[in-house]
Amino acid sequence: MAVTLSSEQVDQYYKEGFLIVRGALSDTDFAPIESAYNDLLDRRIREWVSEGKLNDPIENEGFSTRLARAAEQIPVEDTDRMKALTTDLDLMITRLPAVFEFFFNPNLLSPVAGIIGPEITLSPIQHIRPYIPVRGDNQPGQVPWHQDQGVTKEEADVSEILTVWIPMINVDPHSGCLQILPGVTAQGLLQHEAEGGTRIKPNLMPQTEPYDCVMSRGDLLFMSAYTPHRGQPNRSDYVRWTMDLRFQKTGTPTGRPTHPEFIVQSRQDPSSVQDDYEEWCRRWIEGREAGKGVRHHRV
Ligand SMILES: O=C(O)CCC(=O)C(=O)O
Ligand SMILES: [Fe+2]
Repeated sequence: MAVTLSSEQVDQYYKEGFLIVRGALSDTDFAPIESAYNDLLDRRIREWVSEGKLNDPIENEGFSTRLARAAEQIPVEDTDRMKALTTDLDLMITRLPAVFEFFFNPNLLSPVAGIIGPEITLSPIQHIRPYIPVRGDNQPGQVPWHQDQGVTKEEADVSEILTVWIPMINVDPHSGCLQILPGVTAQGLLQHEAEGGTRIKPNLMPQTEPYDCVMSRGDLLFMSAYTPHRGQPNRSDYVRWTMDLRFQKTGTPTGRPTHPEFIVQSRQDPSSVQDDYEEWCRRWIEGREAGKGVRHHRV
């Protein structure tokens, strides 16, 4: 049964700028994505072994560990190879049918409708990010303190954008759970800087105690676009696989004009739903081409 939000949950979301929706998804919801990524990793790892870039195909490892065991075979100082292991794994590059289908999953959209209403567009700011276990000080791909409104263009300032952060494994401070600042959305958009990968200017960071979003697989983190948050290093021995999506009322600007948005639900015009997988692929290929050299963030 899909979760619907209570009025207390909606109130908490607006008051604190975040809400953890417990147990919205089950293993069944993740299984097709996991299986598709397993196949893709299997192909890639075998290729790397045949090219001599890895020694061992570590066939007995599953979704949460195989990429971690692969990374361990690469010397820490070989940053190019380490980067190559994960760079092409984001969802707009892998374009897996299972991921596209997930966007329409009622177990996801039912709680989203509790904030956005029934006319729902999926923003093109959508990612799957594997944080491989950190070695040394540098967590590749680690995201610094920012507000998601800061990674859109100004035209999105009329929109209410809901970020849904979805851990595909259990997360806690040890495995790099998301850290947020609760209750500061009324301050609006803080000034960001490009250094360090679009972050809030350190001297403007609100002096609020950060909250560690400890979550189980199946929970959803709902965040306002004005809630400061960051990723933390993954000090566990498994891969911190997460997906993050953004939803907004259909017709409002996403602030990513060159990348494709999709109507994923409509009560007033069900035929407007854009559930054509081939179109998603085609518009991402075109959008990535059109977006080359374009600065997608406002700073
Ligand atoms: O997963 C992370 O560490 C960062 C994610 C993020 O910034 C987001 O989902 O908006
Ligand atoms: Fe973010």
